[in-house]
Amino acid sequence: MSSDTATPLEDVAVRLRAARRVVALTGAGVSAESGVPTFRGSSGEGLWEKFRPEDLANPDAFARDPALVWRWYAWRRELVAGCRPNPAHDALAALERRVPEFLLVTQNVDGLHASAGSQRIAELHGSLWRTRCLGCGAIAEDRRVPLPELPPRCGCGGLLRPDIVWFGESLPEAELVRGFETAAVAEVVLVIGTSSIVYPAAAIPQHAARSGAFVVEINLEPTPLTPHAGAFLSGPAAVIVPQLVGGVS
Ligand code: BJW
Ligand code: ZN
Repeated sequence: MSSDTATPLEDVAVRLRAARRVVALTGAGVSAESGVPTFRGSSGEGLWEKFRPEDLANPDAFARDPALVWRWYAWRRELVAGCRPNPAHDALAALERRVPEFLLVTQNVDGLHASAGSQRIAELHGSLWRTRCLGCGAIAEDRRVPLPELPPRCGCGGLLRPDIVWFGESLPEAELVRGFETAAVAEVVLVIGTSSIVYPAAAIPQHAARSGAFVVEINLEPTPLTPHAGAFLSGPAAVIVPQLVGGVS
């Protein structure tokens, strides 16, 4: 399959064209070129005011100061509402249409994969566009930007929280199991724009590699996954993913 002159990208494109079972695991880097800030990075791009995501994305922070945590989410909702899918999102939606068994597993809460037309999506960390009531438990889609009050309240009077998985909280069981099981039987697993440090999502490609999947990492820089990956493609997702999916002749 490989030749001495083929680039790693061409090799991977050939494998991808032949594959019938493909999983893509995405992280914040896939949305970076849409203008959505990533969480971690050397130049402080994950910071909002003086807070790190870890300071705000946990149940204790919300219990202490729900209005502060909601101000962060209100800022992000406003920002993401102005963002559009980029060529990486589009290429993954096109890949889904072509591959018989495809699953997009995402850690992103921005909803841009669905906006690009992806349908088979497992959202591991929830959605910016859903709320959950701490009073009656109702989960509802909520796309209001701006929100009328911070913190927002449910019709029952209860406090609403973002329907997002914070540190120390469990991921949705069905989505997580689907992610692990589908990746383990995939021929190719694409891991795009994630720092691969947040668990249990980071364990999905490691488990898949041990089960025989060919793991392809696409990132601007190496991560803890890189030594376990079959190929590492360095560069922006919005450039590399369309090249890969379009195939390289
Ligand atoms: C580009 C690019 C371009 C940029 N093109 N690439 C096992 C071991 C160790 C710890 C744990 C463990 N199990 C559980 C834990 C604890 C914890 C954890 O993992 N901590 C680690 C940080 C150490 N995990 C949890 O608490 C999880 N819950 C859980 O496991 O429950 C059971 C349990 C509880 C307690 C103890 C044990 C078990 C829940 C995790 C929830 C994560 N939630 C967040 C925040 C949501 C808030 C919100 O969005 O509002 O989800 S954290 C944040 O990180 C967000 C992301 O989805 C997630 C992953 O980040 P991602 O997507 O990788 O982004 P970045 O910014 O980190 O990286 C971007 C990458 O893109 C970089 O590599 C760039 O180079 C690259 N890039 N531009 C290509 N253009
Ligand atoms: Zn309620």
